[in-house]
Formats: sequence, structure tokens, C-alpha cells
Amino acid sequence: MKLSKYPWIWILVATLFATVLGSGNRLLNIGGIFPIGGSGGWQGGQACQPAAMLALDDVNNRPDLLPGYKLNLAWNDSLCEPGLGAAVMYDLLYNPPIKLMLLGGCSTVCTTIAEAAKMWNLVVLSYGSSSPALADRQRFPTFFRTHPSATVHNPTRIRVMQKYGWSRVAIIQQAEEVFISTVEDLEVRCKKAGIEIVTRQSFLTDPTDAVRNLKRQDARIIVGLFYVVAARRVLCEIYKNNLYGKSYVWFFIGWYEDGWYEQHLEEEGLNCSREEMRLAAEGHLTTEALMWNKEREKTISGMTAGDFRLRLNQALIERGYENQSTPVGYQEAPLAYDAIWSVALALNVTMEKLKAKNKSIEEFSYTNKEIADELYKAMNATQFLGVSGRVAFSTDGDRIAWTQVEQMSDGRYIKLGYFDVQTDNFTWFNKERWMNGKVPADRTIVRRQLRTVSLGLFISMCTISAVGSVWALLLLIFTFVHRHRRFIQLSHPACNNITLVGIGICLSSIVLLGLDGQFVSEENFPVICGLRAWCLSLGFTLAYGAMFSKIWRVHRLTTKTKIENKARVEPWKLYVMVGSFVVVDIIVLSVWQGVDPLQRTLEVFPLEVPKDTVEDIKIKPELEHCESQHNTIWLGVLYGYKGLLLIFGLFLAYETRSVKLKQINDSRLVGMSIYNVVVLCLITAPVTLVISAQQDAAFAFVSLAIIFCCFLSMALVFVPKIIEVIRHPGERVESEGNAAPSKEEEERYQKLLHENEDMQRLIAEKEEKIRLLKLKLQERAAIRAREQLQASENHILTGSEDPMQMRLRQGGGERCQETSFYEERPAHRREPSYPPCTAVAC
Ligand code: ABU
Repeated sequence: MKLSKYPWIWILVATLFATVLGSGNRLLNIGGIFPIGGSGGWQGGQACQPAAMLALDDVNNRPDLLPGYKLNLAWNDSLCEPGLGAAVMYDLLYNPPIKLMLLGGCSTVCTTIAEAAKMWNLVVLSYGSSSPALADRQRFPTFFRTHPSATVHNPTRIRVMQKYGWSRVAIIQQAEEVFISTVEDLEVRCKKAGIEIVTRQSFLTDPTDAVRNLKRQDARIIVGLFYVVAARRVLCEIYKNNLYGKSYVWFFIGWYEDGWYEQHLEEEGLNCSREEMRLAAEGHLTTEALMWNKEREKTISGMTAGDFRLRLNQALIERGYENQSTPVGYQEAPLAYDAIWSVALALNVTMEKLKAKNKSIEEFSYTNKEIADELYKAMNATQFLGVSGRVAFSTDGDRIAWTQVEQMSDGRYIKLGYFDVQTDNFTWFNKERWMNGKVPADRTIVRRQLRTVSLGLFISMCTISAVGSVWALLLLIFTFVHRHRRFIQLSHPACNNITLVGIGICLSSIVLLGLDGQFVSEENFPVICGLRAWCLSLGFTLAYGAMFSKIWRVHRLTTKTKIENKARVEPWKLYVMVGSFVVVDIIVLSVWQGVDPLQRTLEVFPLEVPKDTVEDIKIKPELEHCESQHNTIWLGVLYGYKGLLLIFGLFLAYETRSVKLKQINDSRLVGMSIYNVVVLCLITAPVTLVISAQQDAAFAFVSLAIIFCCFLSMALVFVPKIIEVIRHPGERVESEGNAAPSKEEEERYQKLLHENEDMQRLIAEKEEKIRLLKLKLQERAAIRAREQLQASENHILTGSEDPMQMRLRQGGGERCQETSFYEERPAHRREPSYPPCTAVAC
């Protein structure tokens, strides 16, 4: 945009010249660049330009200021675009009259013009630039601003975070220098304050991915830095990603106009409704430098901030803003007003200084370094009470200001407090409102939850295990009471007793398996781990080892040759066998315990959302396990050795499946019990490893397997003995000792068994033969009866009888009948009855 295209500006300037010259005052010219139009950045010129014009009037009406001169402002619109801003600046500088200073707004434009202005020895004063980058004196040596730097928000943000104990925050920013430099400052301050920045997301125009990343990082306290157009886009994404509500706190910049989140939605192509935007914006915090003087005292212009507001409102109405919400830059308008006063005061001071040197401000040119330095010094020293508060500039040219914190509550901004970073004065009104009435946490609150065996299951299994143990004890008593009975003696009661002891220990281990974190402390848990291993291992070895030894004995007795049989399998050998198994167990378990003891380890599961609470928490389920460092090796040794025992036992049970020994009368039942144990163990061990993460299922599975094995073994081995005692309560009791039959007796017993089997086979064959003979006789008799019937029918039809037939009829008078098997047949199957046969006829 060229000024030559807008002749009305020059007409205005010329009119002013004529008016001022006509009134005897000369003009002191300054240039102004205002961001008014455009669609990006900050269009604060809309309210700031009218405010500047008000100030110009007020300054020019003051006789004590710039005596003999009138201040004149030539200005144009930059649209908050740096390129256009530079063009406007060149137009101002290359067209007369000479400008003594430049006035600028919007950080992006001021960054461009303030960097260039030093080449023309021009002081640049900004009423609307917040970029911390502008505080760089090397790059912007002649820059001042009445607008505080955006870094003034950072100490306030940190103060608020500390107030609520938030130590984990995230940042999302528009990729503009103003925000990048603000975030850099914020990062340094956060680090100093011990606040972790969990993520820093940046975007150029589309914040979709940046907002999604915030969600992924579980950000809860989020500082957002962007111009208002981008802020609306971010808010819409916040709504879409559900990043609002009771669990989130957003820090936005406070200089957006009221109602910013529900304006221009259609124009900017946002697919969020007003209601959705309102919902997403509810509860957010803003920080902003105080731009309106809070006090009611009169300022340099003789007005209070309130008076200024009235005048500004009037000026805006005159410019046609009455029908819409406050124009952009309304908040910064006092800064623009005070900027003109700053210029006037600085020029005033410079004029006096130059006067003392017999020089005039009119001598200023873009190459006049001396007057430029005087202007710089005067501006640097400017101090006054303006409508924006006390105006003063730091060595970096920054405005020193208070900041205020506000919160959006029911669509309105509520002031929460003020912070003066210079005096560390933090004023808080306790008016904040949080959804659910609780301050949101800065992270997901994770509650550890130990997964334990459910009480009902534990009690049920313990009860069954107790019943089993009592049953085992009763069976021990039963065996002891009936120890003199022959069938008890022949079942090798010592082995049975060892089995019962093993079963009792195995059943007790169920209680140990269910003892977890709900009953046992962390320190005592390793003891339970050790006890579990010892009980299960020894219990199994005793119970299974005793049965194994019995079946081993049966196998030996049935497979030895006669000569070998001379050397009997002594009963003590069985005890030695069980004893050796126990010794192996003790060695393995002791070495395991000593070298690499079982410890409590925790398996951690993915976070879960609790169902029964509205609290913003997540559950971290944990499960206790007993593990050694080299768990696999130890389990491999133990399972390997016991697995071999199981498989060998299975083989022996199969081999001796049809053997009946008088010496061990329950060998078949023991064999069945071994099958059962082997099958269950071979299933349970691998399945338990797979389902070990499900405490209830694993506990139930192992417990039921133990219970099933134990109960079935007891039932198979002992129930027949109990039945025998019930059936034959008065059976002769054998004398104690020498209970086991001799080898010869055993052989005789075996021989008799075989003879018995042969005889039974012979009887069966004879019976079959008799049955076949009977069948044959029946058939023959039936045929004969049919033939006789046929013959008599023929006789009736022909009326002639041969002499033989006559004789038969006369001589007998009775019917011919065989006295055979017919009589024994049922009535309905009988043939018609005939007189008994004579010897001849039959
Ligand atoms: N308060 C408006 C700041 C605008 C800017 O720094 O560009």
C-alpha cells in the first residue's frame, strides 16, 4: 500500500500544516503505523489509532508542552504484516516532512521497523508490541514501548502454578518470534522454579497435530501463546480433543477482546459452534499486563482512566464501532494514548536541552546523531502517570507493569488477582472456581492397586483344603485302627500313610498360595514364597513318591525271573526310595534358597480408568510374584526332575495295569491315582505359567488341581478299604508282624488265579455247546410237528384212512407228544399239544 494511493492523507497533512502555520505554531512531525485491517496477527490499531488521536489533541491543547509547536501524526495501516509495515515506514520517511520519531504496533511489524529505524537515527516507540525479542538492545538500539513485554506474564504464570502446586506443564505456541521468545523466557523461569515442561508444541497455522500431541503427553496444565485468530483454532481443537473441563487448566493471553472465542467463527471456517467454543473456553485463566490505571487519581492529562474510557468510547462511536463489540486494541488503547504523551514529553525535554545548546529540534535530520541521541536520552528518562498506569522504561526500553490474572467463569472474565514482579507483591482474591470444586491436578493421579486373590475364593479353597486335610488325618487314624486287618496289611499301609502326609502338606500349601499382599507385608512376603516352594515340593514328593514306590515294587515283582525272585524286593527299599526323593528335594530347595532365594517381584499392568469414582485418577494394577533372579533355571531343574518322575510313574502304572498282586492288593488303584496325578500335573504346570497374570484364575486353577489330585487319590486308595471294613466288620484280625506273604505263597496265589481263570474259560465253552444243542433239538421237534399236522389235514380232506393210521387212532385214543423241552417253553410259544407218542409212533 503506497501513501501516494491515498491522497486524502496528504490533504489532511496539508490542512494541518495550514491550520498550524496559520495559528503561528510550527509542526513537529512523527510517523505512525497502525495495524487495523488484515486477518492475521493483532489488529489493535482499530482502537489504538483513535486513542492516539485523542492524545494528540490533548497534547496540542497543553500550552506548557512543546511551546510554539504542534505535534503532528502522519500514519498508515500495516495490517500487522511486516512487509507492508516496512513499506509504510519507507513512505513515511521518504516523504516530507521529516519525522522525529516513529510510533508502531504489533510485534511482527515493530521487529522489522525497529531494526531498520536505527539507520535513520529514529527512535521507535511501540504501543502494541509484546515480543520479548524487542528487548534486545543490540538489535533494536532505539526501541521503546509503552506495551509491556510478554515476559511480564511469565513470573505471574509461575506464581499461579506454584500457588496450586502444579509442577508439570505443557506449552503450545504459534510459530511467531513474539511467542517463541516468550516461551524461551518461560522455560528458563520454569526450570528455576522446578517446574517440568512436559512438552512444547508449535504450529504455524493449523494447530490440529499440536493439540493432539498435548493429549498424547497427558498434559493437564497448558500455557497457550498465539494471536487471537490462532487462539480460536486452538480452542476448537481443544473442544474436539476433549482437552477441557475439570481435568485441564489453560493459560491464555489476556489481551484478546471479550467474547473473542465466539466471534468470526464462520469467516474463519471453524467447524465448532459458539456453544462448543464457550464450553471449551470455560474455566481458562488469562494473564495480562495491567493496561488501564487502577487508581482513580488524575493522570498527566488531567483525566482519570475512567474519564479516558468515556472519551475513547465516544471516539469509537464516532468511528462507527457502536454496533459491534469492542474493537481490537481496546485494551491497549491507554498504551497508545500514553505513547503520544511519552513522545510529547521526550520532545519537550529534548527541545529544552537543545535550547540550552542554542540548537533547535527543527534541525533534526535522519543523519543528525546528536539530536537523535538527545531524543533517545529524553525518552529513556521519561516518567509520568498515564491512563495506563505509571509509565517508565527499563534499560531495555521495556515498560514496567503489574499483571493481572483472570478466569473465565460462566462466559465472563473474573479478576483473580494481581502480581507486581518488581516488589513480588501477589494479591489474590480467592474467586477462582473449579469444576467439581477441586483444583485440577497437573498430571494423571495414578493409584497403585495390588491385585489380590478375592476373599471369597480364598476362603472357599481354604475350607476345601481344610476338609481334605481333616479327611487325610481321619484316614491315617483309620489305617492305624485297622492296621491288623489282612487287606490293610497287604496294601502296604506305611506307604499309604506317607501318601496321606504328603496330601496333607499339599493341601496346606493352598493356604500359602492364597496368602498375598492383603494378608502379608512386603517384608514377610519372601518367607511365604519360600514356604510355598518347600510345601508344594515336599508334599508332592511324599504323596507321589510313596505311590511311585508302590507301583515300582509291583513292577519289580512281576518282571523278575524266578532266579532273580529269590532276592526279594524288601519293603525298606521303598522307604529308601521315598527318602531319596525327599533328599533330592531338600538339596535342590536348599541350594535355591541359599544361592538365589525367592523374592517378591511386582508385575505392573497398563493403567486403568476406575469405574466407581468420579475422581480424575487412574489405577495402576500390580501383582505380586515370587521369583528368583534365575527363576527359569530353578524351575527348570525342579520341573525337569519331577516331570521325569511323573512320566516314569505313568509308564510303570501302564505296564502293571492288569497285574493283581496278593502282596500289594491296591496296586491297580494306586496306578489309577498315578494316572490322575500325572495328567493333572502335566496340564496344571504349563497352564499356570500362562495365566499367572490373573491372580484369581491362577490361584483357583492350581488349588483345584491340588484338591482334585488329593481327593481322588484318597478316594481311590482308601474308599475300597473303608467299604471292606463296613462289609466285613468282624473279619479275623491277623497277628502282628509277618503280615506280608512269602514268595512261595505269592507264587501259589498266582497259580491258583491262573487255574481259576482256565476253569472259568472251560465252563463257559461247555455252556455254549449245551446252548447250541438245545437249539438244534427245538428246531427238529418243530419240523416234526408240522409234518404230522399236514398229514392229518390231508386225511380229513380225502376221507380215506390207511390201515396204519386207523390203528393209530383206535389204539391210542390219546395224542402223541414228546416229553421233551416243549413243556418248559412258555405257553404262547408252544406248538399244539398232541397225545403222547407210543414207542412205535415216536
Ligand atoms: N497486546 C497486543 C500485542 C500484540 C503483539 O505483540 O503483536
